[in-house]
Amino acid sequence: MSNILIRPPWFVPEREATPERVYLGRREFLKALGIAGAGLVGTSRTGLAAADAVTAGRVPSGPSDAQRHYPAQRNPKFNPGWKLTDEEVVSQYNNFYEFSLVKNRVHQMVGKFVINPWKIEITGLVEKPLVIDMDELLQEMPLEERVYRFRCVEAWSMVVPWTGFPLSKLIEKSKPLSDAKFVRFETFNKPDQAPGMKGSNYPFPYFEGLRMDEAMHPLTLVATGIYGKPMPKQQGAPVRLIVPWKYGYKSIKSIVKLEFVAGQPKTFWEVLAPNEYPFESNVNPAVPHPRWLQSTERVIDTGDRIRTLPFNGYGDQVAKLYGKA
Ligand SMILES: Nc1nc2c(c(=O)[nH]1)N[C@H]1C(S)=C(S)[C@@H](COP(=O)(O)O)O[C@H]1N2
Ligand SMILES: [Mo]
Repeated sequence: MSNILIRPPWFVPEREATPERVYLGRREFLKALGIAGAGLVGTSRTGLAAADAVTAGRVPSGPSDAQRHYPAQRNPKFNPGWKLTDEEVVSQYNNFYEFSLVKNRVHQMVGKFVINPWKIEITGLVEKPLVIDMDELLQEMPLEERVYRFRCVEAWSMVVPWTGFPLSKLIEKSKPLSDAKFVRFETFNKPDQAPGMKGSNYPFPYFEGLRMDEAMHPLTLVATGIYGKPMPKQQGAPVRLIVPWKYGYKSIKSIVKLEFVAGQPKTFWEVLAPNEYPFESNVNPAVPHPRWLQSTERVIDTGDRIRTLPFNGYGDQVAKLYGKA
C-alpha cells in the first residue's frame, strides 16, 4: 500500500495501471467496439488482434506487479544525448549462454524461463545475511534510468537506457564486514528452463566478481529494466549487473546470489580462458584480445565502426580506481 504513497509524479496513470501494450491493445479494442456499435461494416484488424493477444496471454509480462515501476525518471547526470541503439536489435542480439550460444536465437529460447517469484541471497562476510524478494527490492530501491555505453569483448557495442539502482545501495543494506574485499555474483541454475545449460560442458551456473571499490562505485548499476520497461528475459530478467567500463561478460545476468569474500573470486570466463578474460577486464583499446584487436567496435544496429575508448569512455570517473587518475 505504501507504494501508492511513494508513487513518483512522472508516472502516467494508464501506463502504471497496465503494461503499455496491454493498454494500447485495450484502447484499440474499445475503438473497434465503438465502430461495431455504430453499425459500421467491418472490424479493426489491429484492435481485434491485440485483444486476442491479451486474452491468449501472449502479451509479455514481467514479475507480478513489476510493470508499474516503469518507466523510471531518467537521471540527467547520465543522459548525455547519445543516439540510442535500436531497441529491437538490442533485444535480439544477446549473449546468454544458458539459453543459446547463438546471439540471435537467445530471445527465442527463453519461453520456459520463470522470473517470478525471484529471490536474491546475500551471504558471506556480512553483518546481515539476507534473502530479498524481487518485488520487495523494486519497492524499496530508488529506480532511475541511465543511458550507458556497453562494450562486449567481442568488439560490438550499444548505447542503451537501463533502469535500476546503484549496487552500493544493496551492499549498504547487507552491511559487509571489514574483511570483505570482493563480491562474488552467481546466476540461476535451472537446466529445465534454460536449454543451453542441459548437458553443457560450461561451468554453470555463471559466476562473476568485482572488487569492493568497483562494486561500490556509483556507476555500477543493478539493472531491472531497459528502454523504460522491465528487463526482457533474454537480457537478464529480472535483475542483472551493469558495469559500463568493463567488458560485457562482467555484467552478469539473472542474479540469484551475492557473496562477500576476502579473496579474489574466480569468474566463469576466467576459468575457461584466463589469458583472454582476466578478472579485471576493463575496456582498453590499447590491449588487444589474444585473437583480435580491441581498438574499434561495431555498433550493433548501424554497423558503424567506431573507436573504442579507454574504460569505455568512463575514465574520468573510474581511472582513479586503478591508479591512473
Ligand atoms: N548469466 C549470464 N550473464 C551474462 C552472459 C551469460 O552468458 N550468462 N553473457 C555476458 C556477455 S558476454 C555479455 S556481452 C552481456 C550481454 O548482454 P545483452 O544480451 O543484454 O547485450 O551479458 C553478459 N552476462
Ligand atoms: Mo560479451
